[in-house]
Amino acid sequence: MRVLTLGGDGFCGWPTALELSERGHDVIIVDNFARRNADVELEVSSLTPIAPLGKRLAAWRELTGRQIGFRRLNVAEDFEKLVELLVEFRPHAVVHFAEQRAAPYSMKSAWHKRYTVTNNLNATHNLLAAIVESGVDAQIVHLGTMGVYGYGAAGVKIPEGYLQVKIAAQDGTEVEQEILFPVNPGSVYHMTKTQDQLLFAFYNKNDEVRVTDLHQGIVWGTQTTQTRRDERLMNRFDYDGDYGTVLNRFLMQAAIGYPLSVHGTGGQTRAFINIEDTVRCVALAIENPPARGERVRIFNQMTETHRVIALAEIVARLTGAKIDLLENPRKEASENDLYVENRQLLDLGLDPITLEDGLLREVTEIAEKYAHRCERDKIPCRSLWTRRPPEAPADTFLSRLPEPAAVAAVDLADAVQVDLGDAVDLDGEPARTALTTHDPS
Ligand code: USQ
Repeated sequence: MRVLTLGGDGFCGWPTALELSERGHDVIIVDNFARRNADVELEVSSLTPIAPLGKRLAAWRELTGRQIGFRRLNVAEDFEKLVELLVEFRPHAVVHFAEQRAAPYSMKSAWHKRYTVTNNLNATHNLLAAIVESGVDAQIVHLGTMGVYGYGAAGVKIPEGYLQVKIAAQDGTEVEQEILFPVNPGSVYHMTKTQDQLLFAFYNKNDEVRVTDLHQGIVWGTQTTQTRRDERLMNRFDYDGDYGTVLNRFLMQAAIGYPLSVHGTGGQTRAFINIEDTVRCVALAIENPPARGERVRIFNQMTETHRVIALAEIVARLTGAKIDLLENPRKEASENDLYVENRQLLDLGLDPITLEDGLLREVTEIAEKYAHRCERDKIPCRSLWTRRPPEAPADTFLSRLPEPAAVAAVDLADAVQVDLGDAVDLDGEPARTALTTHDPS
């Protein structure tokens, strides 16, 4: 099959592109390097040293004789180029990873909220409109999230996307309907994925676009069979407060002797999946496409659920790390149960890698090996979901000025706005500009 992989340079996209190429599919990666640019903005880099994309692709060709193509374009903006590419390549499938994927990043400031919404919704809508415009009957496989459901369903096992409901009709009878499971996003990022669902439902109904939406849990692990083959193919590993996900963060923290950063009591239960299973699930979805006219297919792409505190305890037991219970920077339930239906991918042949199987390997192969690359000051989660109440003054830019006398000496007429680009974030405020004093010399 010909497969276009949007966002194919990212954490899930890169190993997926390799898995698909290995399976004999003809792959083109589309990327605008938004993920690498976010690292520049946040002044952080992957714990693992990752090669530039050109080097990655050359290494893959050298090692396997297989060619993966690349087009640099912004799916959220370059609509015409996307249509041209679809017409030229005529893919059987488009894997859509081209979205801003970090919840804390999406909550950092108004700028980050707006960027996440603009980027994610336009990317998804452009892809759908481009498929219709091009006339190419490509199925879409989209990386959604378990977070569309929220994480507490009052003891109900969360079904794969749809819910049967009975509604009282006007004439007193009961009408049965199937609806999308009610959404309950916990961040602006998660909200964009709930909106994606509506875009898919509409284009599926109106234009019969074939879509599989993978509602994925939190990914842990780094390497896959393919990325392990050569240092130049290595996958990224994020540990920072914005892009690092919980279990990978704990592994890295343990490796450098940093207390495991549990938010609140750690009673939050979440769904998890290993990166190797992620790429297999995407391949299974591509190789088992929905029929034309079939409603959007939704798979819950997760293999196990755990409480955050239980994960911390496992990592502590394996490594001797200490656990730190921190004030939660997010607005989320302090405790929840989570039961999830995931039969469809298991029925297609997924044989899950469990935490028990793979965790120790991850500690030694990645976290310990690259611990020296970690910058400790990038570990804390500084993105706050809500503003602090007035009685608890925020740690703002002004509160960090050296001392009151120095503040008084600042003549605001002499203050100039300097563009800090994206590099500095002042406690969740837009990080674009900051006041500085004019130096008369
Ligand atoms: N948490 C900690 N300590 C940390 C980091 C996180 O206790 O150092 C807690 C959070 O408060 C939260 C839970 O761990 O309760 C999960 O946080 P996370 O950062 O690992 O995951 P999340 O923000 O939910 O997002 C990640 C991916 C996202 C994906 C989602 C799947 O970044 O792309 O969609 O997992 S899910 O969580 O199932 O919605």
